[in-house]
Amino acid sequence: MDPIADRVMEDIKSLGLGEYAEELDEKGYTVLPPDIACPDGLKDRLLDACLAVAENRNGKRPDLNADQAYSPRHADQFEGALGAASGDSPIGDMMQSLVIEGEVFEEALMNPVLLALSTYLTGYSSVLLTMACFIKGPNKTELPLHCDAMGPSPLSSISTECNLTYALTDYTREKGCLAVVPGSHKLCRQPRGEERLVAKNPSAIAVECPAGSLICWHGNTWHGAYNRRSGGLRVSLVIDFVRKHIRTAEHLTEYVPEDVLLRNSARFAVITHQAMAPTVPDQRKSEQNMARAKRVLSAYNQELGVDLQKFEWSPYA
Ligand SMILES: O=C(O)CCC(=O)C(=O)O
Ligand SMILES: [Fe+2]
Repeated sequence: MDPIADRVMEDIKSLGLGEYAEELDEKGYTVLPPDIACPDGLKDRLLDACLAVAENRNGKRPDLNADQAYSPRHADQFEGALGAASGDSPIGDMMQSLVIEGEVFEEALMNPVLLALSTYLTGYSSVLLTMACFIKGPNKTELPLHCDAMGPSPLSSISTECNLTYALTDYTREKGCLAVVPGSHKLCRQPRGEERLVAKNPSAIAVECPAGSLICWHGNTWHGAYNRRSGGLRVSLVIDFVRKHIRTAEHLTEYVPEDVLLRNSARFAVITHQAMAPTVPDQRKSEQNMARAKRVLSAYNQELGVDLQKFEWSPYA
């Protein structure tokens, strides 16, 4: 008997997500359509916010209809990466730490359907690995297949990481959409050699879906991206959760403003690293961090009505 599993199944059922959870079990990925994933015009508001952050960070608002490679100042680090010719990039620009860039990003993170699926995969105590916007223009190089779960093989069959990606522009093969290998999460290992090549792996398929869809996958699922043959830009917002013992790509503990924490739930505080208290050489700071972590965890337990620490054995805790 696992009361935490019952709890997440209630969340899944009450939101009408049963079939999507089944697909996650079977294929290792699922796609929520825009009407479920992006109510109240969330897609347009997120896309606009991502373009505004790009303008703010790079000095120029990206032109969604531009026909050349997208390569602002911060994207040049990825040029030539992963086998690309110089001047070409399989990644485009990647802008991270977006959760403190405005309320719409908080809304995207705390979207109940997104949280239900992330909880199904990585549990109620999982935290944000990163919230990142990818902006990609036409390119020649595919992003090779890989899984996001980290560590040596065999990987845990229980997901230690999960990826929830809002497609903010249409995803088609021509437009450089995500590629996945259905069922590959069951292999519990990274692809090797030619298995990694999207174009050469006969099991890889294109995840085609309209803008506003939310694509969700298990940390072990092999995925990559097709190169973008058509013009214009592809914009996506990637939200990655990891289990709380895994090192995150972003460090948010001291960086989430108080007013942002005040307007959000205890779960938001947990997700954004407020319950993490790594010991630091400054003893006073360590004590402050520990006190904050205790406070946040206790508020979260109260909010959930469950003492999560009593159920650490559950894959859903
Ligand atoms: O560019 C893509 O579609 C894939 C990005 C990716 O590998 C990820 O979000 O983990
Ligand atoms: Fe990935």
